[in-house]
Amino acid sequence: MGTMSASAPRRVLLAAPRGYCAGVDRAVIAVEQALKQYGPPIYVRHEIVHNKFVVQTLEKKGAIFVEQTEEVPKGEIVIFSAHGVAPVVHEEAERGKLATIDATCPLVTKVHKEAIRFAKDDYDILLIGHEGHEEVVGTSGEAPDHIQLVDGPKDVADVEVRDESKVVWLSQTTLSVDETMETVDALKEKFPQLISPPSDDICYATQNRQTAIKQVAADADLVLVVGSKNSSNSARMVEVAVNAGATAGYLVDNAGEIEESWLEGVTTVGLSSGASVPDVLVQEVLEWLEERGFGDVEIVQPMQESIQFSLPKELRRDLRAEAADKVRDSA
Ligand code: 0JX
Ligand code: SF4
Repeated sequence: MGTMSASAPRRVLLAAPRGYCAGVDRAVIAVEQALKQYGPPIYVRHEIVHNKFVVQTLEKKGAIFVEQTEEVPKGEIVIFSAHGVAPVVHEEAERGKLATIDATCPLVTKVHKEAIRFAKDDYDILLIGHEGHEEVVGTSGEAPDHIQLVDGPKDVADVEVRDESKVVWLSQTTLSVDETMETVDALKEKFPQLISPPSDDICYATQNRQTAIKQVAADADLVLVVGSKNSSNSARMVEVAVNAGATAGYLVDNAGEIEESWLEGVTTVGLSSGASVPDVLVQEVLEWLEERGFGDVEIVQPMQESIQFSLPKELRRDLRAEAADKVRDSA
């Protein structure tokens, strides 16, 4: 046995697609572009994306991250994060005479629009998502009187609606596809007339990253997903991997967080990263693994991705002048 395990081939199955999605790429470039066009400071409401490294890198370039709109000084520029904001946040920015750049992912905006439309038709909207997550706070804020949150199958028993013939479910964009289907099945059992969103709310990037890591996980003893702890889509990838047969799975911000003991008895490591993660962090994990005998890297790529979004429209305007005008008008 000793000689066998010593000579057992060690390999890495590297999942693709992984890392940056189109919405993250757009949001991060928006902050960089604003810093270049207007100069620091540029305020960002909430982490632009849920990744420590991205936030720290932008801070060094002059971005200032705040949680409340009121923390931004009058007349300054504020960027809204990829996760989206409730309409009240736009009102807060207006009151504070701020110039805004909205980096909400277009696929999150799509869900906001669905919520507005169904609320207008007086539906009860069951929003599947994680309590307190920035995105569901934003989406719920579009129609607080019509939306109730369903945080997984465990919540279904308590759901009550006004009219069972007018109920629709919507969801956060970054959930586990499988768990969401469980929740939907349970909701349908309770409300047979429940209707589904006009198109998938769980976005293409979330779905593709889960499909790829599932394929990897089936053959992996250990799955590592690079991502920050507060990143919903990254955390779901670990869950999906473990459910798909990986013996163990961990979410790490970077190579420094990997523990040597996780490699004991492991011959195949599966590796991927969340939608908010720069690939340099994955490359560092690959180097860390190579130093420990895992230099053989095989790419597992069930599909290609090519989607791209254009930058927020506000970046094509003169925001400093606009903000100055607002402050002057209010004086
Ligand atoms: O926590 P999330 O997965 O929603 O956000 P993160 O990690 O910033 O991912 C990119 C932004 C996703 C918005 O849908
Ligand atoms: Fe947009 Fe999906 Fe990326 Fe979120 S994970 S920013 S919804 S593409």
